Amino acid sequence: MTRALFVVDVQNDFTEGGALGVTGGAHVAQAVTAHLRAHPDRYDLVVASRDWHSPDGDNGGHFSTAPDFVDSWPPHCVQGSAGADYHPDLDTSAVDVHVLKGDGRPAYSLFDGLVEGGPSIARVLSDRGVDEVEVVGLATDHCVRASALDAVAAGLRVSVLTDLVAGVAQGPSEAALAELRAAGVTTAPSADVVAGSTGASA
Ligand code: VGL
Ligand code: ZN
Repeated sequence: MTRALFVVDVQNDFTEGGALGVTGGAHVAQAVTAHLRAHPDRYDLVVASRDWHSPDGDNGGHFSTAPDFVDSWPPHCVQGSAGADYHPDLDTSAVDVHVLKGDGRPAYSLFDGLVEGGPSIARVLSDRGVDEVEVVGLATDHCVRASALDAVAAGLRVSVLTDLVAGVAQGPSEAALAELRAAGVTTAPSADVVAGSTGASA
């Protein structure tokens, strides 16, 4: 197996105190760093995405002054702003590929992003022979969900590491994990997945 890790949107605006702060977001930043340090040889490729919205306009209805927190949101992750930076507790030194998404439009999936100066993420994965991906980051009910579903659609074997994600809302996050399981995704704590006790990865 050739295994990738997707680190989805671990950015200041999605962590406590940010424009769209998710409870547990800062913990995810620390815990993903600890996971990468504990398993330095586990991943053949580490891909990290950032939501990266235009400062101009409403990014295709994604920004709103009266957000519904489902399809529209307060302004967040504006290109070049501190909110769009990776959370400082995420150690990005192990990241091989940086993906930017959402320039002028909503883009929940990492696959909708652009690799800086490179081809599509699908192309990067196939060129590297990636056939298995583990997904961590923010937010469970939005960008983690969409990225994991697209990974299944791309033919990859997919696990979501449930101790390394956090969601906007609890009910929708649980529903998202159930939807992912129905789509064939393994959802389990990182320790179980690493130990191979889920049947997902050895
Ligand atoms: C996200 C809401 C709006 C996410 C991005 O990263 O999950 N959520 N934009
Ligand atoms: Zn966004």
